[in-house]
Amino acid sequence: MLDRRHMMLALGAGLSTGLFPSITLAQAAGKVPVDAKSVLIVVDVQNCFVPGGSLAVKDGDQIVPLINRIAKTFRNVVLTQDWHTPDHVSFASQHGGRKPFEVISLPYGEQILWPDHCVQGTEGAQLVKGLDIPHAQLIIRKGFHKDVDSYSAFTEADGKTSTGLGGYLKQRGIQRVFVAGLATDFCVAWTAMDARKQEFETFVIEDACRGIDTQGSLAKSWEAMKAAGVQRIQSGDLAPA
Ligand code: VGL
Ligand code: ZN
Repeated sequence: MLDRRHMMLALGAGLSTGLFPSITLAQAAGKVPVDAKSVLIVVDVQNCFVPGGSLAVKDGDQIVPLINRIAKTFRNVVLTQDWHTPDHVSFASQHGGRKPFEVISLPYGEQILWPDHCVQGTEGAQLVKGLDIPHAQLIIRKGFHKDVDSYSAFTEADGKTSTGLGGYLKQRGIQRVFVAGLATDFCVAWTAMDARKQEFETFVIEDACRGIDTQGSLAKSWEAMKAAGVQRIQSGDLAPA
């Protein structure tokens, strides 16, 4: 929707002739406006997911300076932390004879088994040191129920247990969700798709994410995100309002 401020900008730029009655200046330039109703969700930028960590995502550390820069243009930022019990059901170590990246069937569906990672209170679960977003307003922890995984920051893998994030964002008047972080094909993708389910306008900032890519998961996740109406953008597409 065209708000008053954008209307004035558009008028000022001479876009008011009726040719472009309903686009903002940023959109006219192919940009995505970041406004007061936008939130940046920075997913799982934790020691376990960067090189040297137990579930390291290739080049996962390289997105940190970019995320720091992008975050400065958002007045609303939420961080997430994967936060598992030591005996979490998603750990291969809990299933005798199983190896990481094998798939098993659990009551809530298929579960990829992972190396032990992001155990509550450990160094590996800490946010990466270089992450510098002092104005972040909320850190949401997920995956803390021993028997249920949670890639999504909104809803656990049982498809029904809420983390509360959707209600929090709605009560704060947020309408647009931008997602960055680790990993593109798991926690970023599931968070973005759940944001769509809750009717947020949703963007994944591709160059501010890195993927795990096991068994074709990266390509599959982009397909699923597209089908869900998630918009795939680059950091250069963002325009602070
Ligand atoms: C993640 C696998 C297991 C993620 C978390 O942050 O994408 N992936 N736990
Ligand atoms: Zn996890």
